[in-house]
Amino acid sequence: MAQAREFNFDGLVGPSHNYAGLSFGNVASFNNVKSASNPKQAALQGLAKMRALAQRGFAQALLPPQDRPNFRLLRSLGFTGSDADVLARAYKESPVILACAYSASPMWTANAATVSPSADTGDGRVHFTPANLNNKLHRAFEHAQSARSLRAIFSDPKHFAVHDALPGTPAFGDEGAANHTRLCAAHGAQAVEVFVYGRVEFDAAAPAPKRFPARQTLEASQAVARLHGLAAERTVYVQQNPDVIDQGVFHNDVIAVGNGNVLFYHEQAFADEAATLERVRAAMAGVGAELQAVRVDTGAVAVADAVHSYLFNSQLLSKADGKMALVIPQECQENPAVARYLDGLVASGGPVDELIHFDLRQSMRNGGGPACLRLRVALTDQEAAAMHQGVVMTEALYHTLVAWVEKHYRDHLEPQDLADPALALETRAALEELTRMLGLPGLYDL
Ligand code: SUG
Repeated sequence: MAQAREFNFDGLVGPSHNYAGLSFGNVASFNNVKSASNPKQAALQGLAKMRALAQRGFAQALLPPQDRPNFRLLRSLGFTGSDADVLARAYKESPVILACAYSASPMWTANAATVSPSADTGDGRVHFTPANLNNKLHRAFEHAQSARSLRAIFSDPKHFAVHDALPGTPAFGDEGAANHTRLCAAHGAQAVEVFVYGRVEFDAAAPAPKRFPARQTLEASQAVARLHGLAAERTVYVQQNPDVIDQGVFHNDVIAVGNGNVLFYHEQAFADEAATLERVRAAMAGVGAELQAVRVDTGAVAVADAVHSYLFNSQLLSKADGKMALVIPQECQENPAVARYLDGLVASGGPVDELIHFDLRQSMRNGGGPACLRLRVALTDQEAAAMHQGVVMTEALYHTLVAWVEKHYRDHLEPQDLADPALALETRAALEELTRMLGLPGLYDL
């Protein structure tokens, strides 16, 4: 078995971070619509998390922000003239479309792609499929830059394959790694890849939520598994419980997280809990791994508390001593039921013996916790050496990026500021400088 380390690629928050209430079914996004944001603080909070985890010895890297606003989108929808004209017309005629073009959402890189490490794939390369995110206009155009960024970082075809996103149609709704996890004995070992879907396009009888949309389809998950060359016996498809989608669990990573052989999940997460565990256990036996299920009962933590605290949107990280740390947002400690549960979890003698908490309030207000902010990529040493090194988090890069944020980012943004042509110019200048700092000159199609 090859040794591998799991890199977490956190999304670097962009200069126009804002709250536009664009995500129907995401409770936080809806509740904070049109409140003022603080892009500078948002970026610094994200960087502080990356730095702290890198300092602890976890492999940490970043994915750059996307260019905003997306003038190509605005022009394709009939807003014409100079850039300033386009912004003014869009703001006047359809501020919501302008907000979509300015969406903050690429920062949640758990939705950037689905990743299968080389141990799992048919051709022994690391495979990436950028998520089409086609359920929401403001996210449906992210995949073009996601593919471009991933191809710039993972450019060596000997080790990496970056596919195009699936067709952008409801049958193939794909939200990436937020609905996917690997369960295995060690990061470098063959794993069982678990895909969680919310609905089935071609089976009208399959259960589906009634209130909020199911963003991921079974058909999309199966297509990603095919593209990555995953073995059928090591791939498990699980239906998410439609009732929890209707309670605000818009991605599976809001109610479950896996790492190594541990699955940390809420009892209501899956449509059929017993069958899910049985299938996962059987598949894991085939790769010589034993499932350790950490189940959270409704009596201990209600679904509403899980959604508000983002208990499950945590990062479960393997430590050198074999134990795991749970990286949580500070909202978990402010929720009495969740805080009580976590005290018990750490004291239980189970796999998790440490809590690491962060203030990620700026991200949380849009429904993005620690796990949303990162894309996991398990890499062998050889693969890690073959990727672009400029995005790996170091003390030096941290300080460079903090100075860059301090120089370019505003600390207050209101919805009407999106119409300000100066914001677009500031963003452009910031991103041009960033490409030089990261050593990725062709990163954007500017
Ligand atoms: O897709 N929020 C994102 C949050 C994504 C969280 N990611 C994971 N769970 N992995 C979403 O709903 C809100 C943008 C706004 O309203 O301005 C937003 O897109």
